[in-house]
Amino acid sequence: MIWEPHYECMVREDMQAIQLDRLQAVVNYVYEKVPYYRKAYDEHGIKPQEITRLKDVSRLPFTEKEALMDGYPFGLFAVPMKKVVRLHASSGTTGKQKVIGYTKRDIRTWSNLIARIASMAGITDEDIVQICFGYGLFTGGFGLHYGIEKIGATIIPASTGNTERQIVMMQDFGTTAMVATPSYALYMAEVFEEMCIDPSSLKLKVGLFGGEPCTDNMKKEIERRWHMRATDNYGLSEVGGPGVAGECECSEGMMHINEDHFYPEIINPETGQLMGYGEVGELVLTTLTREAFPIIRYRTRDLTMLVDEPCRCGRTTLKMKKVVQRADDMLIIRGVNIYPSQIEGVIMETEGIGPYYQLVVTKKGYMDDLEVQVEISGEQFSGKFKELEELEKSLRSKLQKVLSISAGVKLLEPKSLERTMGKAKRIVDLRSKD
Ligand code: DLL
Repeated sequence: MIWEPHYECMVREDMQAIQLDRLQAVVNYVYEKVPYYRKAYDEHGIKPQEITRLKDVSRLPFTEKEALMDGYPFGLFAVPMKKVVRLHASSGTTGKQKVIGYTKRDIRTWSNLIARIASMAGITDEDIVQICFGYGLFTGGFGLHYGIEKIGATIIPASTGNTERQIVMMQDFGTTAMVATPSYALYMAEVFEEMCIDPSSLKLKVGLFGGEPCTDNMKKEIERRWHMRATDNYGLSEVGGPGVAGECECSEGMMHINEDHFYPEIINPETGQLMGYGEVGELVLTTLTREAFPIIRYRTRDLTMLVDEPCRCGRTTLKMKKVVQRADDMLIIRGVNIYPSQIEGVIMETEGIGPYYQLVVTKKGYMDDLEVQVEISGEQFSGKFKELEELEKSLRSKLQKVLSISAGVKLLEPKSLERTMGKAKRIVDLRSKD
């Protein structure tokens, strides 16, 4: 079902007219209400009334995450606190939290956007949906909750934790859809295998996964273990949380962007130059309708590309390719750029290991050293010393081919890496500490 066909199936010219209208309004709004933007635009010598075409957006300066941290906690809010009915926050890896506010209208808009993406994934009022995202400052739990409730599905607000009980609830309550990070879904699969539960005895038909990258191989692994369809959805706290884009039933690895609420651009992450459709670069988002916390040209650091092609589902909105890399996840090892997703690709294609791994980077003298630590999968491996040795050797040579540098390999016993109920932490960079 298409939740808001009027917007989701609009002809391009009409969509662009709405976007321009909203863009002009929001630029005026931030200039008037948020001193940070007034100062930035004055310094750049640009006035809101000079935005007369959509492409003029590129004349505005970018907003970086530092602006949110410098303004901590409420410096970038555009309304007085009396109008703010909810706060969420994202901790990130360094520094202060990024705090986001919502007015009553923002909460209503957000629920609608989630209703759109959940409908895209196939959720209806017949479903029983178990939400296994953390409920709290993280936008995932409450975000998905109110949107799915709007559809009229039955929600089980399970949150994270107590994994065995999660599985019992799935059995007893007849859960038909689950919402989680891909890492937690994999961990849960491991637990129900330990509990000797046959996944096909559950009523699950679809999973809505988001909050972290889910590569094609990981998606296949989830689908294989759970016997259900896995869909992706994308968002980030700074623009309000989940609800930016979601995968429909026919858009394999692509997600429809809610373009009437978020204006997307792709830039070269190094030069900041605009890039075209079909080119991979950094996603930059402008919120077109947020009231409490509008944000203009926010550099997400997520790498993706925009695709403008008709979709069999009937939606006409632009699509973005699934995000598997962040610009700031790139490791530079002995001068070579390496993305964790390249390594994950090799691991997932090698039989007998994964999906759990960790990348440990150290400095030996002046040399960077990368060690790929990966679990042997309990299911398939006999654990004979000779076989392990061969596996290690073949993995090292595959990594050398893909990365063009040599990386160490350490095979770990099954279940030795820490499991997560939220987002997985794959990189341990110890270089500054050496
Ligand atoms: O993770 C919002 C969210 C919650 C989206 C639940 C979808 C579902 P943050 O905690 O601020 O917000 O983290 C945002 O997570 O910049 C991406 O790097 C990553 N991310 C989020 N969704 C995806 C996805 C939420 N589907 C950061 N694929 C973003 C890949 C994702 N990465």
